[in-house]
Amino acid sequence: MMTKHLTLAGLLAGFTSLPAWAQSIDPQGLEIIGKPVDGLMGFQPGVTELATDLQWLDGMILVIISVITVFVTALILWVAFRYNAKRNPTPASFTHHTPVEIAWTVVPIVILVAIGAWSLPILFRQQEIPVADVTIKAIGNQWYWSYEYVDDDFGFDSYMIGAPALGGENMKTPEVIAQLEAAGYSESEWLLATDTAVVVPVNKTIVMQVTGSDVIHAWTIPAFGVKQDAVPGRLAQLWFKAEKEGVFFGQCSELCGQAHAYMPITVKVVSEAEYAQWLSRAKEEYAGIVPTVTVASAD
Ligand SMILES: [Cu+2]
Repeated sequence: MMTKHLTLAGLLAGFTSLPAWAQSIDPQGLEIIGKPVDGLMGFQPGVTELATDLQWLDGMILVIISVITVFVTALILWVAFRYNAKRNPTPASFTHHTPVEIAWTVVPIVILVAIGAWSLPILFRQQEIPVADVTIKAIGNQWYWSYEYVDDDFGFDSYMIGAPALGGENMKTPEVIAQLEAAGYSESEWLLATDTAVVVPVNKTIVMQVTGSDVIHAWTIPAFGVKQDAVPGRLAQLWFKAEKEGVFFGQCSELCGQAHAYMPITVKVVSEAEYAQWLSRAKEEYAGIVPTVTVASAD
């Protein structure tokens, strides 16, 4: 029932071009921060503690593995040079060397324990879900995302601008470019921008409940340092606290069928005042669209 309503809302949105109100938080006024950039390498700018932590961890481990790789390569080169048959015609015949064996057992243990000591707290910080300021449910569908603002009893669908459900053909046609521009995006946000976006307040703890309605999808925003599989029948959680206002993009990250590449994720992080404004309009616009929440009342 809910899915039907949500899908209908999405289709209606398609027929009536783009829902103008949904773009009331003008992305032109919001900096687009979280997206891939041509020619750049590495992570997108991290705007949550989780993202900066895991990017730091990645850099730290990169240093360790670089040192080990250089050391092992140098060792191999040295042995090949110094102990080849020409330079060392009578090889040593011993087979055991206790101090060396202790060293190559203990040193890797120390390295692994050190890596674990740094990485496990970061992993736990992601997995220990704090008390939410805003709880949102993200549902992966073939091939779009649905969102329910569970504290406020409304929800909506989120389609890629130019997706077939919106009358597009997954092609960057002039019509699609016009739709992108009407929604405040530019041509380069094609494949990333959605008709409706997840809107969240800055510096607040957002808990995202992630699930799937048909097959496994995955919800992610790289700049937040979060990624979670959306498994049908299971409700997983992730959390983030974005420290910067802006527009952030992610994409479904679990191969989920034919149009997997065309179900992006757009999150707008806005000021608390703008969020309150958006929330009251959204409640009005989407009132009654999520019957699952009201069904739960048991008296
Ligand atoms: Cu997918």
